[in-house]
Amino acid sequence: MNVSATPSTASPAEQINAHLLHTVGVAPDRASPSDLMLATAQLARAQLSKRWVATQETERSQKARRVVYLSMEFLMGRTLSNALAALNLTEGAAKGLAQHAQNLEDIASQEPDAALGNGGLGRLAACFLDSMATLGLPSFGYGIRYEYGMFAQEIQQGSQMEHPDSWLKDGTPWEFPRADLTYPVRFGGWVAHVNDKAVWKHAGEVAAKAYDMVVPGHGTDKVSTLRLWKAVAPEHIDLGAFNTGDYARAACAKNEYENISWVLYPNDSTPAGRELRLKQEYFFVAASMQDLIKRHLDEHPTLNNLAEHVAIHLNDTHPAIGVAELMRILCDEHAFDWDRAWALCGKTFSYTNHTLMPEALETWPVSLLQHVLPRHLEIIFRINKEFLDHAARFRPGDQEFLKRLSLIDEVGERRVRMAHLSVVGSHQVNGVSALHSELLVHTIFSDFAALWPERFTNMTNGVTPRRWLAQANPGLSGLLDDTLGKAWRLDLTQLKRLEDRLDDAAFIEKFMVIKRANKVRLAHYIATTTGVQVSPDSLFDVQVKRIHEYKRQLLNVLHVVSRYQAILANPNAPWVPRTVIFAGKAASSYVAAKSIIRLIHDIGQTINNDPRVGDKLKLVFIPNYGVSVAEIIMPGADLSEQISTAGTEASGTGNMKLALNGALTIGTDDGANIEIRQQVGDENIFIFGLKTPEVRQLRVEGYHPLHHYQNNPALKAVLDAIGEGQFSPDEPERYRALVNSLVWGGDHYMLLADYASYVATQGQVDALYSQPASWSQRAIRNVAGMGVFSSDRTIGEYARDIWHIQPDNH
Ligand code: 26Q
Repeated sequence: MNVSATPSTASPAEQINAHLLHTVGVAPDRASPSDLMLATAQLARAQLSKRWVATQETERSQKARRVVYLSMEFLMGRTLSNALAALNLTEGAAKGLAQHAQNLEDIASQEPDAALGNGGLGRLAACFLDSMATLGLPSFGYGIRYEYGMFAQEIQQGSQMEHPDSWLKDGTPWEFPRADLTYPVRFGGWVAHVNDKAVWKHAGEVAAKAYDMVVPGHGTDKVSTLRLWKAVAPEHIDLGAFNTGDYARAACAKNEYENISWVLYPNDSTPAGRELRLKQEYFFVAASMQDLIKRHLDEHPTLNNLAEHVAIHLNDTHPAIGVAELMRILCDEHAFDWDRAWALCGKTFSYTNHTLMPEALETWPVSLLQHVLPRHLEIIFRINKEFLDHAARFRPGDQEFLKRLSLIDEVGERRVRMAHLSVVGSHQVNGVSALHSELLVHTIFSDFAALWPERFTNMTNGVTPRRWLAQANPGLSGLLDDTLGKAWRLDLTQLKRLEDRLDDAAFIEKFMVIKRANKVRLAHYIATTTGVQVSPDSLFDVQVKRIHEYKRQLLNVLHVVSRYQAILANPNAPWVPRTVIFAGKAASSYVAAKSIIRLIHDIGQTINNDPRVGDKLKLVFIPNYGVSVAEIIMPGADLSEQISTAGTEASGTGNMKLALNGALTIGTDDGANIEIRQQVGDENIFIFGLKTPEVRQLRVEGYHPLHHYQNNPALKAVLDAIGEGQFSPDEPERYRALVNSLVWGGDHYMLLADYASYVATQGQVDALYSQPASWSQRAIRNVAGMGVFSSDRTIGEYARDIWHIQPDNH
């Protein structure tokens, strides 16, 4: 038995000093901020691993039914503050750090973000892990230990530049390498069929090595696991075994294998159909399946009862190859007959869809699958055959129906539709907001819904109140604690009780003071990162999310330019001062999105330096948006921009984080905005623009953006100014293509159709903001209505209705 170097009776301050000495290897009085971060992390790590071991022991001994959450992305952000809060060590650690003349916030900011995701889908997975641990659900997240996560964004002369994110360069205190947990993952080759048995003669093999990250629950001793896989060359590529002549070639071969887990694909909603991406998907799925099967067989004699003990969830189609992999394992390795294996599969898998946009639906060429995963392709063909036989009995003779349902798209290069594989292989399929789930069964999955109406369901997204309120907004959290007690952290519906305070002038005043302090902090951050001074007394108008045409950052820009022109035309009108804040990354190959970033900078340059404007209007772009930057922005926002074309944003989760921190939403009737409106009431949200059926109808009837351009002089003036180069005088044609794509190019996302309604609604925003107490009362009404958007509620629903797993302590 090891004797701990830091007995748990020692105070956090003593433990930090002990870790500085024993683990970090520095004299406590010479410790740098990053040494202190590491030592504080070690303090938390030591206590978490105790809880972790205990959690695993309980789950093993109870042979608990588990959920396995498969996701290509986990956008975790930083761990230290969250871990300390879960352990009730925040105060102790802060005191310990004070002895080194440091505060916890500065020390915590030394930790790099774990940015193993692109955006909404990856952050949702991180919020879900937090809720699963907090609800005490036996749960395991599986993903990839990317060496490089989401790229770091730098702005040079107004343009986005991407830098590799080497978050592991100094190591991370939060991972536990599991040297003993390594599985082979095979690729390529061909399939032999001997006596009715398939044997996959693979061509290559890579090892998947497990690295565990702790996921602490709050208000419980439960700790869950996020297990990430790293690709390692198999033993036979042993560099030492090569003589000098072959060494370089051997090193190259090693890279061939290890590149699988090197880098996150930095695409959001626009899949890149590359072989490496397919290998990544199969790599982590194959390793995770072997691991969960091994754990099952450690506890049970056979796989017959697998479905009773594991629920496997597919976070979008990225891990969908898992359906074929489980079939392969059962049939080829465990001698199941097809029907029995298929029945088991169907009871085990469930799938969440995160997008409706046809271009974002993942498909893989049959030829590529043949090359990389030949046995899986055979299995997919067999699944398809059996499925289409079944469907044909449902609508005899309807060949078109079968073509639409097929797992194979036969038009052009034959491709496997991963969403179809996911639907066919799962017992439940859900969308991520009420509208999105409704659209799923009426659009992309309507034929499946005709076959299996009971398979489709909704699970509206949520966010963890621990990170997005307790940690990000200590000011507001303190006020909530004083007003409601502390229970809201674990039961966010407590916020409803704020409605009793809507007419309490003293409470409103406190709320306003906190918002102002958060804005001062954000203004400092803006000054440091962009050099622009903004006034905390102006309305902070915030749009933060990936840059994408459907999210319509450009519509926001059109409003900014309209306002600028109106201010110049009428400088003495009683303008409500506004600071428009953008942040977000563009996929590196997405030309239009990058052009929007540059346009924001060009316009910002002009407006921010125009002495006629002053504080009436400022436009800033905060670089390198990510989880930690969001934690600074959310609490300081007054207005939340959620302005996607109706029917395009599956849910949104930033909309929830902003409202939870007391921002009012200006948004379209889209995604979860609709449910936010239901919770806060029509008077407390600004909804504008075409609704989903109107968008659809307009597309059918024929949409003519030119008509709006010609008939709305303000809109014409804005588009002309941008298109003629008023904001890019050194290169007047810079934005011609962008503007033409709206006026002449069809304006696919209907910005021009929604412009007038948007600008008018921004006028209502001004009017309300000029009555600060009224504004704040409505902001409080928003906070009060956010209870249902806790990811605890969402996970509770998944557990009850999809996974059939009991949370233990709720
Ligand atoms: C696929 C293949 C190859 C490369 C990249 C991809 C890929 C990667 C990420 C495709 C899509 C994504 C991400 C999608 C996403 O984040 N969707 C968002 O999910 C949120 C959580 O449900 C919703 O709130 C958002 O509305 C939705 O846009």
